[in-house]
Amino acid sequence: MTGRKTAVTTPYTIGVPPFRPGEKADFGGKFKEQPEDLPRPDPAKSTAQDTTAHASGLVRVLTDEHEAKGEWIPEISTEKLILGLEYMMRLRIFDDRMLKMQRTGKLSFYMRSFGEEAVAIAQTMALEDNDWIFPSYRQPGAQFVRGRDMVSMICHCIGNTEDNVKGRQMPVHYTWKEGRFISISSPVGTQFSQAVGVAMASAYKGLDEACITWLGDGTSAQGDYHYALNFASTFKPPVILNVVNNQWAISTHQNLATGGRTFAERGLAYDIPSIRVDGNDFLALYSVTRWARDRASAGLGPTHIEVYTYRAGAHSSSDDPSAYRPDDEFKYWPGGDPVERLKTYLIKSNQWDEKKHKQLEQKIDDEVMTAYKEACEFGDLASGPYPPASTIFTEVYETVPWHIQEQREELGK
Ligand SMILES: Cc1ncc(C[n+]2csc(CCOP(=O)(O)OP(=O)(O)O)c2C)c(N)n1
Ligand SMILES: [Mg+2]
Repeated sequence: MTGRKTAVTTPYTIGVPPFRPGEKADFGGKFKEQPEDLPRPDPAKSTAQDTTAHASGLVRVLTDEHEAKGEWIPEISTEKLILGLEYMMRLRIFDDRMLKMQRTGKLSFYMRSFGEEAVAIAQTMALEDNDWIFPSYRQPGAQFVRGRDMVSMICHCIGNTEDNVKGRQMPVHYTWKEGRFISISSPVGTQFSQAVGVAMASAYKGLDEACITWLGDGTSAQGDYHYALNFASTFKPPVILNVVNNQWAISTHQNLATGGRTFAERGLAYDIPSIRVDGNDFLALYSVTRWARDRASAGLGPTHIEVYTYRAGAHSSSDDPSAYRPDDEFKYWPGGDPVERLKTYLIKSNQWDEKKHKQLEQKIDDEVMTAYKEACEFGDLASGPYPPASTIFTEVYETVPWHIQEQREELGK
């Protein structure tokens, strides 16, 4: 995809988007990589060298015919797969409702996970409950897996009296201590080194706890990404470092961020086992993440994963992708739709059916609507009530610095 045109006239080839508005997107139909291409190395012994082919290839489990094939088929029960499907459906329906709220002035801002629902959900399901989650704004779905109540999530997005972070964060920048879901950072990428640090602390304490973290293709240009990989490479803590390559960083295409090699291959230079996985294939994602978790338990330390997916929606409620890519580009993505793919696999293998699917969809729709109405009872964006202004000064510093104290007195709170 690189080199078709250059952004600037230089002796070098600089990556630009493959398709622009008005052009027909054509990714060549299907992925050329197939589920049986890559072996599954023993997680208790694997080294970076064992993953050379995995870093440039693509781990898949689901075939184009929606069957599961190859060494990466995970050990996962039907019940767990159906639960995964339910979480993905809930996230999509929840996101749509929240975006409607934003469009009708009931939220100031919103970001969907549309097209990437499998990422946080399959990967969190592959972990242990005591593992720590260091997300970006594109992984709120992990909270469903950990059991967070939707009312509480909506109250946060509104910033009303039940917002657990009392209006201190932008909508979608969730924090949820009970679920070990660490506060989302607006300056992108900071979570990577934090995850490595906490994983180092767990290792020093001798706890079998791992950390998982994600950042985007664009964010991998931040120094934080390299600091984290450097420390992970040196101290070998139990951490799973994911680069979610969803093709876009707002309007900047990933071609401009890679320099030609895959994102996964960068991990090999740090001597960290690195795998590129189809991010819309629930089974492959679950399997690769479980493999990484097993490495962590075996004391082998970090794993670096490139999650290869597509951001089907706008970057955020403030973005209009029709200005920089064909409107229907996502329909041609070879990875398809993660929800449809898991659903079709389950139906084809007689674990699920259309009738159950419709009933589940209706049930979730009703749950989201009920949660939305309940959340609004604690205050709406236009008229409140909101958390009291005095909360600006509480719960941040154990000992309040003099200048904050002065500001508080000035405000009379
Ligand atoms: C340090 C920093 N620089 C710039 C921004 C503005 N910004 C927010 S999201 C974003 C794009 C990130 O793209 P990517 O990492 O690919 O993640 P995606 O949105 O695709 O999930 C940018 C530039 C920011 N929040 N923080
Ligand atoms: Mg991106």
